[in-house]
Amino acid sequence: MYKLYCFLLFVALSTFVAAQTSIIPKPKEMSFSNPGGNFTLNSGTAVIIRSTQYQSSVDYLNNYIQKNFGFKLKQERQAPKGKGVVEIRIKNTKSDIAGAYILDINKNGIQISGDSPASIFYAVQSLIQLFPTIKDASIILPYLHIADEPRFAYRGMHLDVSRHFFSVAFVKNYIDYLALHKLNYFHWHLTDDQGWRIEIKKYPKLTQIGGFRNGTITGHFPGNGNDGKAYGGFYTQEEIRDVVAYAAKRYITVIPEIEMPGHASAALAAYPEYSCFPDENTELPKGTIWSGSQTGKQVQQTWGVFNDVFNPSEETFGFLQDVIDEVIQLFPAKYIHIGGDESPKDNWKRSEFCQQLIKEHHLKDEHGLQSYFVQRMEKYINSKGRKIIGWDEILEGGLAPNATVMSWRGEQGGVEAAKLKHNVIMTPGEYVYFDHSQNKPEDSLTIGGYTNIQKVYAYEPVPKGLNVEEGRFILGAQANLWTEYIANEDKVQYQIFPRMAALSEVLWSQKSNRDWADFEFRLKRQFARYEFWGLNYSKLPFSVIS
Ligand code: TNX
Repeated sequence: MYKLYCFLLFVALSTFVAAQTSIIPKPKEMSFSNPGGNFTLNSGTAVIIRSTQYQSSVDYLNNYIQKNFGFKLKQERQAPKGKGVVEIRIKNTKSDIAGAYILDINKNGIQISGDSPASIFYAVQSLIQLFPTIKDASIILPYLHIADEPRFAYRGMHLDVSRHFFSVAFVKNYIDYLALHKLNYFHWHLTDDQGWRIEIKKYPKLTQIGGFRNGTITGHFPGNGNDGKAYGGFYTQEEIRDVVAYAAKRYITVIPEIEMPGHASAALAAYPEYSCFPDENTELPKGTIWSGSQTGKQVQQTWGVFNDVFNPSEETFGFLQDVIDEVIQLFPAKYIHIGGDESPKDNWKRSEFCQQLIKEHHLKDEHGLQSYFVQRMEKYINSKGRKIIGWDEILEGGLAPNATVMSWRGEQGGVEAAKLKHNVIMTPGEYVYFDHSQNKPEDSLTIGGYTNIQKVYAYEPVPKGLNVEEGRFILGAQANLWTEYIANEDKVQYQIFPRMAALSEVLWSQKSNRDWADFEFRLKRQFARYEFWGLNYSKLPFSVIS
């Protein structure tokens, strides 16, 4: 009887500990040398740091504890005698990719060490996943040892704020979601046909005119802005600086995207002189009509790909370089994303000037002209000490010498670029487009197809067609959130959770640690966290499986 009791207690305890230690993304190694032993974190616990470098991680931890459990750790420089402490220090570890950390919980308290301040932040993220998901509950932590490190250097999420606009407060929340999943790049899609969202002081009309769409067309999708009311918004430079600083405290780099030469309708509505045909009205998608009389160029109100793109003139390059100058001042990232996707060549074909340019520069065709366009911008951006990223269309007509390619139309673009010894960020639509539906039947209007969480989880960023050396050019991957059909914050959360949990494991965890059944078990705990954090998420995966 006693044996049975002990056995049941052991099973109950291990299940409890297994659930409590269900960390996502899964750490490289985790062990329990003293099962049953635990350490209680409370207001008497001091946190010891010997460098201000980790202050933002300590602040993050303290804010989390304060918000959810109502107390704060006292910060000290020396360990007080006889009491458990949280001790944080930098230790050299041998990992190729920055972010490795060690987290120990034992009778002395919690010891965190890592190879960089970012490592400490990741250790804090793992630690808070061990906390209860009940407000004001005691924080009782099992003794354990975690040795962890990321698999990929680039772990990204993208957000399109052009098709629908999201407030600074929400963008910060979004950055927090990345932080909770140990992601480290936020790709901010700031310009597109339906709205220019970044203040550029030299060209105020970009946001005054390009930042808003007016509701005057009928007969198409019910996107915001075609209900007769203006729709839009933009971020001031001050707000952008604030967001970038907020992200930096979470070890997240913000990469801005300024679209060119296509997806430029909003910019051209503000400054038609940079179009090949400044006097032509904005073209409307098939099946739409203006309810009033159309004059000039308009910010697009519906979704799609439009022919009115930037004219590759000296004036346009001057304008875009001015824009880039201001962008560089706001974003310290080494990368500036210059788009390059879905730029129809129709207007360049019709334009005498473009045809002349093709001859003058001995270009093969309009694709050659796009390559010329991108290479000129790259040269300029490189001269400022930054690098460009472009969507995989920048491969067409010849890749710019130092460009990093984002492979979105499948993996082929990435494979091709890696073989050419260019860095690659994988973002293939069929695996990591979170604007796709994750349920069948779809629970709301989505675009692009069906990409459930199992598919995301099964994604392998290094394609089979590459050898080891070529594989090193794959910096990592990113999920994209295009917002044509995502008009509010609730739906953003719904579309990204829990697929973001699967993405984090694809990008952070060791390949040998990837196991769907194990992930599914841990995901239940992640759902409890999502509930605790007040996030909207799709609950379907379990019903899909069972
Ligand atoms: C293609 S992905 C686009 C976006 C759309 C998206 C919809 C890419 C580089 N371009 O402009 O929003 O499809 O899924």
